[in-house]
Amino acid sequence: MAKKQRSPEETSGDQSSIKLLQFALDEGFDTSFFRADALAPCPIGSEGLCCKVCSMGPCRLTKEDSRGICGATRDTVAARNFGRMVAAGASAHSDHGRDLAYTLLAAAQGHAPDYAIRDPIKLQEMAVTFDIPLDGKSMEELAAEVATAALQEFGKIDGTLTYLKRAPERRQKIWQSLKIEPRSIDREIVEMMHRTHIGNDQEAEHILDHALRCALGDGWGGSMLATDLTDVLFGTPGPVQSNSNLGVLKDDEVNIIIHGHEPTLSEMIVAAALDPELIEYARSKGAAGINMAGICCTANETLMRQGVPLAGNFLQQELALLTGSVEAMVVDIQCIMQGLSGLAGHFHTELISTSPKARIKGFTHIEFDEHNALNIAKDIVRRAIDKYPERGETHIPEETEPLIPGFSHEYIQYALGGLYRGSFRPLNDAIISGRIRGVVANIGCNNARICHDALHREVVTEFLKNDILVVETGCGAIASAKQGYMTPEAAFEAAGPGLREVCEAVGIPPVLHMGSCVDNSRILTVLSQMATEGGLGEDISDIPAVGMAPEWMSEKAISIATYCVASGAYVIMGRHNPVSGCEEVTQILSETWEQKVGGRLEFVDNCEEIISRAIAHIDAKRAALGLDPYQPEKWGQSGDARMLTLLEKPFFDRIEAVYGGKD
Ligand code: MSK
Repeated sequence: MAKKQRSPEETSGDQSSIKLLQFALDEGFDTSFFRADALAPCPIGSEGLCCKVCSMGPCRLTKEDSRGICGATRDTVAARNFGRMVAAGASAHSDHGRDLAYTLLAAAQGHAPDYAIRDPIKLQEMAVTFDIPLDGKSMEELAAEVATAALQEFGKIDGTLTYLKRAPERRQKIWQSLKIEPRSIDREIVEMMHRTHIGNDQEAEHILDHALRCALGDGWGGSMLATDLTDVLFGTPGPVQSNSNLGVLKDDEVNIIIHGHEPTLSEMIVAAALDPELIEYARSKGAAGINMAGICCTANETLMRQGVPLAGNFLQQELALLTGSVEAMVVDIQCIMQGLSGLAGHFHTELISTSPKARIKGFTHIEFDEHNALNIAKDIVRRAIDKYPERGETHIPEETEPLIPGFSHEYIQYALGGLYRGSFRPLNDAIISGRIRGVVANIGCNNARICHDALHREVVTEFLKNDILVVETGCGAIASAKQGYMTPEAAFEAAGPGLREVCEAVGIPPVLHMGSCVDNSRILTVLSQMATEGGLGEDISDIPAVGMAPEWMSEKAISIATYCVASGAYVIMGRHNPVSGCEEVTQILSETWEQKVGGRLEFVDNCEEIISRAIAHIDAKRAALGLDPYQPEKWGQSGDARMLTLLEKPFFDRIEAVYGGKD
């Protein structure tokens, strides 16, 4: 039986999306939200109990004692399904990282003239990690060696991943003792596919041990390399000013949306859009200029470095087209809905796919080649401009929210102490004193089966009130940007008294945008540096911190969750447990993994429960460290409150208040 169709207000927590959903309903346009209402999920597959790894099946293990034709039990099937999700997620992040290494290599060898080494310090840091001597080498020689070393991590023939040594020592020992150190990035993904082939690994816990190893190859391998290589090529992020939500689209300019995950082409499109010749060409077609905006993680990449505005997150990709104002949506890889092509036909929008790995029916394919990047980008921008005269009526919502993103771990360290004494000490001290109760990393997607952005909004609001610093990536970060939580001023309204004091002292927002999905590796780095800074234990598992993805939907989110658990974190995923049909596997992910690696993975359907479990975990970790219990009444009465009162007064009253009355 088809489910009831939700009203726009039940479908999204974001005002601009609600307006466009109403427009879609009025005009009869289909969207992922409506398809989710019409299409019930398969009850057996959604519990992890459908095995389709051979052609004797699919076997649907509907009863407690059901077995597949080969005799596979429910725990084996559920563990296999989970393991394959991890492998798929890890492959997506890692293959993204590999392409960046090839781009750096091509740039270093002079074959990709439009790219440069924008962060030589990061390049040198990578070289040091790989034990590559720096002496006497040109930047290009060093870049070629670093890119080659990075590429070797994908298929290295002996040893383990080089970046594992960036983890706290205690963590490295746990991995060694459990023999889950990834040997190479590709190998662990391939081995997961091999183990889960018919008739191979048939012990759930053993399969899931390998899931930990495979995911570590993502977090401390593919993703961490992707982040570093992107920083080397395009610059390590620092704060920039920008804007978010669909209101960033402009009625009088050519709107080009970049969507997907890789920065390689989108950076070039941003550069092309600034070309005076192309701006003049846009004017010749009646537009006032060229406006760039982003969706999903391509958006986060160009936002963090260039300040390109965020049009929206995953579930807003179709809604952007409904505005009727998008001349071109240019996509690369991952999280691109096929539903876009159905919608684009009703408007003048040209959908352009660019990756050799992702062709989509109904899209114009213009294959990207880093050797000729800027010319390809200029062609794409020109095509978009040519579409402008075809634009019809537009429905751009007015909602926008300003934000300050760009919180790489390097910048957080700098913000906390400048060049003079940049370190994580002030952050650790704020947690030790109780001004900051703990840290939540809120990451991950939107999911059309639940109210868009609503969980992100609710959990973040509660954490801020509870003096919990929130760091974010991916579509979760975009949700908070649209909620107005990513400006320093937001701390005054949304943060508890202790967190507000810290944000005010340092000048940071209470929610820090740390980048795209692969940039969750930045969060691993921050946690490692906090652990090694001292005062909060010796390992990531000691820190009062929780990871979560309340609206997750992608296999990448499962890989991220698994590598965070393997790194010692408690991770809560919202809504749907993909192995809910098997109690034993659900228990392995939580209890058994906690005994082994100190982190645990839970799937929690209820928002209040997500919040209370996270806070309970943070408080338990504080207690285990011997820190004072959380006492918000101790904070917020400091001199900053007096300054605020002063700033509210007119100038001459202020003078009087500070220096006394006129004499
Ligand atoms: S884009 S993986 S919907 S976060 Fe990275 Fe957003 Fe999830 Fe895609």
